[in-house]
Amino acid sequence: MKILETDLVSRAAGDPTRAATTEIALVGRSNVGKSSLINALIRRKLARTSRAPGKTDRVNVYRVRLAIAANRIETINLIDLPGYGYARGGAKRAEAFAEVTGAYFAAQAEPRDAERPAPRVLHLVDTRHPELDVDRDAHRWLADRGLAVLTVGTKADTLPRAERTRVAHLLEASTGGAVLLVSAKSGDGLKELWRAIVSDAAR
Ligand SMILES: Nc1nc2c(ncn2[C@@H]2O[C@H](COP(=O)(O)OP(=O)(O)O)[C@@H](O)[C@H]2O)c(=O)[nH]1
Ligand SMILES: [Mg+2]
Repeated sequence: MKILETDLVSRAAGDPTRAATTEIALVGRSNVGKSSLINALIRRKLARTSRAPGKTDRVNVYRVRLAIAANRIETINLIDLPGYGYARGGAKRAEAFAEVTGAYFAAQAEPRDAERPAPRVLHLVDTRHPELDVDRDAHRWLADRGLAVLTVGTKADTLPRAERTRVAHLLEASTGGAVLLVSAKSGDGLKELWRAIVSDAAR
């Protein structure tokens, strides 16, 4: 697999785009490492790793053109949704999360056609804090909408090996779903994450 091209576009959260492109929505607490993970995946510094809250009614779309095999080129959209659970500016940011994220998934749930794959979700959870109520709530919110969620434990480089295994099992138990641990810093797990994203695109 080779990344041919990446670019960043902005889209109104509620825009029910008709493109026949696989969308991978990234959801997670503020500071969970979402921007860092996007940059590590696309191997470019396109996502800003700052704490400044973005525009409230739009989502950033990272369009990635991939050569999956010699004769197979695909575009995948990585959707950067607002972070939740920010300590400061609480209520306002919680509202932005619910509004933008709600608008995004509502628009994506519009009448589907065969050309338009259902969005997939990467739910990012900080491996150093795997048992936060806000993350459980977010997982339930996503699961209640029938979305296919892959839980991605971030910053795995901060944990010793044995601890990583323990955290992975913890997350598997609490989500009842698939879990992958990654590090944007060391690159651990990125190949496996790309594999998961691309195999989804192939459905
Ligand atoms: N050790 C470590 N720190 C990370 C990693 N990814 C992000 N961080 C740090 O976590 C903080 C928040 O990262 P950022 O990507 O901006 O998070 P976002 O708010 O979810 O977009 C920054 O200080 C990053 O340097 C990682 O894989 N390992
Ligand atoms: Mg960010």
